[in-house]
Amino acid sequence: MSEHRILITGAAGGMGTLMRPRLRRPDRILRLLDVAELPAPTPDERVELVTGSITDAGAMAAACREVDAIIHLGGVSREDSWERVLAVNVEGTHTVLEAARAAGVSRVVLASSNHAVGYRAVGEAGPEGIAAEAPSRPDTYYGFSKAAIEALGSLYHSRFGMDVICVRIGSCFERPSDVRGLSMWLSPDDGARLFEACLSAEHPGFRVIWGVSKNTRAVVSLREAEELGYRSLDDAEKFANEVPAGAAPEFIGGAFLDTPLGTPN
Ligand code: 15L
Repeated sequence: MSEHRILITGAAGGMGTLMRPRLRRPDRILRLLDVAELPAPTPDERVELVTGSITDAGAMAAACREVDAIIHLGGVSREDSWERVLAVNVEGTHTVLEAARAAGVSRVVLASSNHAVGYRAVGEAGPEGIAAEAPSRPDTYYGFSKAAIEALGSLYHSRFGMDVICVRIGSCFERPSDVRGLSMWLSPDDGARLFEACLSAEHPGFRVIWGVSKNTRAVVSLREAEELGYRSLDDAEKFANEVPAGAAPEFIGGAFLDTPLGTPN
């Protein structure tokens, strides 16, 4: 059985924490990187814990050694100052891609976000939903940074032949918390299924895909993710009676559109 090492950046964050137990495999070592402290390994886990920042080129070079693929989740995960969004998300992703290239890591999965297209109207969705490669329409500096890293991933694919898959993640939490979540939810189990598809697809090249579950109220297309091998088994609709009543938002980005630009929230 050949062994693979996957580097996960931002492993102590919300999504990283949800993915850690779900991406466990007997033939896999998870190298978990974060600036924040990571929970100690359980006896049955094959993990390597690395304290380091995605903005530190030396730390990233070391973290990429003997790695087969990277799932890059690190960065600020909501609106923040222009300087911080640029430094952590844009420059940090550049540092990750550059370290991956230098170390010969041929596949990088980038956590993009629905906020890269947050100003797209829900109503513009055709029968298939809003396409995964719909041009960016960011709703915040944060959303801009996600659109920027998609473009950076495209550049690294074109220049260096790396496989780069950008996942426009909807809302990945244990359960949806509001009406918007009924359409944008990515169940944690589906999140793991999606990353597995990203890791195992043969020669994906550069792709942008949506990261949501097969929700009854979906407004985005799953076709591109399914072409990569993703099969969702979850639907937020089972929580429909548990979320507070309310109107579905007019735009993909929901409340992010009301966030003052550059204000940490
Ligand atoms: C995101 O991009 C954020 O990282 C996450 O915290 C949620 O706010 C999510 O989008 C969402 O839109 O629900």
